[in-house]
Amino acid sequence: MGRGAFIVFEGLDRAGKSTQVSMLTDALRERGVAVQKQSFPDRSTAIGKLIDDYLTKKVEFSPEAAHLLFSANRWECKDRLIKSLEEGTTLVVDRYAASGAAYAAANSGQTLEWCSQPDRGLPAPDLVIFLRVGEEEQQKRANWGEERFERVETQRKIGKNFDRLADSRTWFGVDAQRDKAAIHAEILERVLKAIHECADQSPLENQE
Ligand code: FDM
Ligand code: MG
Repeated sequence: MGRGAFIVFEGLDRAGKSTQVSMLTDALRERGVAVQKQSFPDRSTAIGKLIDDYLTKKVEFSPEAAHLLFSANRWECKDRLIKSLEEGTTLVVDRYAASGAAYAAANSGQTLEWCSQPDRGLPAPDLVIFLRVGEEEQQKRANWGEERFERVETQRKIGKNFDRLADSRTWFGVDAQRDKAAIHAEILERVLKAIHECADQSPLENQE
């Protein structure tokens, strides 16, 4: 049996990533696909707890230090992620390195290049599903504005950074302002294709 596919969801806050990650994971499981869900930041680890305190504004870090914690949180999960993929399990991941670079560049003023550096060498996603949502819609959604970075100006900068990071080979943009079921159906079709391609051949690549 071939390896699992590494599927990542990206997008601004309140784009509906968590909902779509759950819907996709359930649908794959129903089809008999071995699948695991993962979120970054993974707030359950020791580093993740620091990140949670930072996001809920209980502690302050310089933007660069915060970014290195987010990246460290991915590095501490690296071996487990690779093992799962090699065992044939597909991973559905809510945010990954692109969020790291896009948010850090907006927050710190460092270049995207600088902000991408700490994640170089981590496994790279086979497919990045990018959920697009407009400003007005974003602000209408539940709990908007509570956590750090949930401000219009910041989100605008982050959105531009995502556009610069998107590569046509692995990114799949989705209009996330439609009905949940329609969004899900479009994503599921694309993901099933990616799972087939990964099982057949392509070796896991590293983050550049
Ligand atoms: N975030 C997330 C970052 O700033 N860097 C990262 O590397 C990652 C993975 O953390 F504002 C930000 C993005 C968001 C916040 O993520 C928490 P969720 O998915 O909105 O809970
Ligand atoms: Mg959020």
